[in-house]
Amino acid sequence: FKKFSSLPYAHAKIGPFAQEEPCLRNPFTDDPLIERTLRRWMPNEVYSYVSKDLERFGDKIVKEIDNLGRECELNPPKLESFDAWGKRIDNLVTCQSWKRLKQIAAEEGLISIAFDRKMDPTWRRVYQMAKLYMFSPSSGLVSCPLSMTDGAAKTIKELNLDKKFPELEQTYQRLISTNPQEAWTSGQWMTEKRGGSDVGRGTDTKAVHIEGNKYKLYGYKWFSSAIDADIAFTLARDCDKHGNDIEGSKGLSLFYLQLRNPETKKLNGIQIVKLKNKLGTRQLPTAELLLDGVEALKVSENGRGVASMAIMLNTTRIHMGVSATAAMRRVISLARDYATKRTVFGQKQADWPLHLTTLAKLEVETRGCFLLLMEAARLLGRQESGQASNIELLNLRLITPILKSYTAKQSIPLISEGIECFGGQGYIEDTGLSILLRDAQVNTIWEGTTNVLGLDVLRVFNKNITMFQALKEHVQYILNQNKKQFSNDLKECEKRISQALETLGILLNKVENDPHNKNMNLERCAREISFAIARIYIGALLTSHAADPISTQSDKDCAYRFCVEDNLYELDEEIFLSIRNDTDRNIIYENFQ
Ligand code: UCC
Ligand code: FAD
Repeated sequence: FKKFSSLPYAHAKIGPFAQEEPCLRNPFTDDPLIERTLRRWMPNEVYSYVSKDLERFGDKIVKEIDNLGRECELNPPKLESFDAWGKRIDNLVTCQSWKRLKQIAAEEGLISIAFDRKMDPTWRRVYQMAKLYMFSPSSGLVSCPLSMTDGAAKTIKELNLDKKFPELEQTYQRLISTNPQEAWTSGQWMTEKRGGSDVGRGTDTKAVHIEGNKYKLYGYKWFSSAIDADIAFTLARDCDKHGNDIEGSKGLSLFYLQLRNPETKKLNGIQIVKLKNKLGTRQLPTAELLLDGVEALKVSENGRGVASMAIMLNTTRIHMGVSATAAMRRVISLARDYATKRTVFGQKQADWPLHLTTLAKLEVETRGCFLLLMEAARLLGRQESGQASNIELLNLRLITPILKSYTAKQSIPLISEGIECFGGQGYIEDTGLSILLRDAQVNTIWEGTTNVLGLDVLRVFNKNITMFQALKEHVQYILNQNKKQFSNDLKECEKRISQALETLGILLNKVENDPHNKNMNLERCAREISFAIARIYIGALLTSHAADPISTQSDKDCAYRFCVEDNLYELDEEIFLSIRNDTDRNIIYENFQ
C-alpha cells in the first residue's frame, strides 16, 4: 500500500498540478490606453475627478461586479406564463444578480453621468462611455437595457417630450436617476416578423386612435430585449383620415408606453408570448410580445417614427461600440495575464515569439477600436454641448454606424483568437471565457446588420453633399493636433492616410459621375467603404495619439503597424463594377435547383 500511495494518481488523487488561472485586473489601471487618452483630452480638474472615480470603479468590478455578471449567465431569465391554476400571469423571473447589477448601474451613474449638468457637457460622454467600457464585459448584459435607457432619455430631451407631455418629464427623471428605488429602464421595439432591417415594410402593428395623443396598439413584436423594462419606445402604423393604412415608413409614428399599469402593476395590454432561446446573450430576457390594446402616447409627428427613433438607434449604436471593443479588451487582458502563467514546451507562453506576435496583432486592433469609440463619444458630447461645428455634426453622424459595424465585425475573429490563447480551456464553459465569443456574434446583427449599416453610411453621403469634404477636414483636424511632433514613421502613417482618403475620393467621384450606375455600383461596396473610413479615422487617431508627448513607444509602434504594415483599405475599382452583380449571382447559385 505504501508503495502505491506515493504515486500521484493513486487512491483518488488527481495529480499535483493545477494550472494557475487568468486573473481579472482593475480594468482602468490594466488598460494601456484609457488613462492616457483621458489625460490627453480632458482639462486637469476633470481628468483628476474622472480618473479617481474610474480607478475606484475598476476595483469594484474586480471585487464584486464581475461575479454578479457571471451569476447572470448561470441563472438566465425564465418566463412563468401561467400560475398553478391556469391563470395567465406572464411572470418574468430574473436572478438577484441581474437586479443588483441594475441597482449598481444606477448608483454608479452609468446613465446619469451623460446628463449631469454639473460637468462640462463635452466630457460627460467620454467619461460615461469609458466607465461603461470598463463595466460592459462584467455587466451580465445589463449594458443592453442601459444602452436603450440612455437612448430613451436622449430621445425625450432632443424631441422636447418632457415639455410636451408632463408624464415624460417624470419618466426622464427616472431614466437618469441614481436612486435604484426610483430608476427606470427602457426597451426599444422595432422588429416584427416581416423584418427588423426594413421596418418600413415590416411593421404591421396598428395604432388605433383613442383621443388626443392617446392610442391603443395592436401587433406582434418579434424581438424585444430587456423585457423587464419600465417603459418602451416603439413604432406603429397610423391610418390616414379615411382610416386606411399608410404604407412604408411614412406610415410609422413613434409611440411611448409604460409596460405596466403604475397602480395595479399589471401588464399594459401586453402578453409575453415566449422568451427567445438564443445562441448567446442568454443573460438577457428577449421576448416575443403580443400587443393587444397597449395604451400608448404618440410622441412624434405623423409619419416621423423612423426619423425620431433614429435618435435612440444612434445612441445604442455607440453603446454597441462600447460592448464590442470592451469584449476585445477583456479577452486580451486575460490572455496576456495567462501568457505569464502558462508554460508550453518548457517556457511561458509570453516568451514564445509566435504567441507574442499573435497577441500584439489583437492589441493593435483593439487600441484602434478604443480610440474610434472615444472619438465617437467626444463628438456626441460636443453635439450635446451645443458647441459642435457643422463638420463635427456630420462626422458624428458618419462615425456612428461605422463604429458599430466595424467594431462588431472585428470583435468576432479577434475574440475567437483570444479564446484560442487559452487552448482547450478557452472552450470550456466553467472558465467563463466562451461567453465572450458567444455574446460577440449578436453585435453584428442587432441595432442594424453590417450591410444595413453600410447602407446607412451611403445614406449619409447621399444626404450631405459636403460629407466627404467634412470627413477629410476632420481627419486633418485629428492629425493636426500633434503634427509638429511627427517622427519619420508617423509621417509615413500620415502619408498612408492621405493616400487612402484620395483613393476613396476618386472612387466616390467616379460612381457619382456614372449616370444610373451603369458601370459602377456603390451599394455593392458599402461594407468596404465603411471599413475603409473606419480605418482612416483609426489610423489618424492612433497617429495623433502616438505623437503626443505623453505617448509611449508602444503607441508609436501600434500606429505604424496599423497604418503602414496593414492595409488601410480594400478599395480596388474592380469590386465596384456593376457587371459583378451577375458574376456574384452565378457564383452563388450555380447548381441551385
Ligand atoms: O436590435 C435592437 C436591439 C436592442 C438591444 C440593444 C442593444 C444594444 C447593446 C449595447 C450593449 C450590449 S433594436 C432594433 C434595431 N433596429 C435597427 O437598427 C433597424 C435597422 N434598419 C435601419 O437602420 C434602416 O436603415 C431603417 C429602418 C432606418 C430604414 O428605414 P427607412 O424608413 O426605409 O429609411 P429612410 O426612408 O431612408 O429614412 C427615414 C428617415 C430619413 O429622414 P428624412 O425623412 O428626414 O430624410 C432618414 O434620414 O429617417 C432618417 N434616418 C436616420 N437619421 C434613418 N436612419 C437614420 C439614422 N441612423 N440617423 C439619423
Ligand atoms: P433581415 O433584415 O432579414 O436581414 C437578414 C440578412 O439580410 C442580413 O444579413 C442583412 O444584412 C441582409 N440585408 C437586409 N437588407 C439588406 C439590403 N438592403 N442589402 C443587403 N443586405 C441586406 N429588435 C428590436 O426591435 N428590439 C429589440 O430589443 C431587439 N433585440 C434583439 C435581441 C437579439 C438577441 C437579437 C438577435 C435581435 C434583436 N432585435 C431586436 C432584432 C434585430 O434588431 C434584428 O434581428 C436585426 O435588425 C435584423 O433584422 P432581421 O432579423 O429582420 O434580419
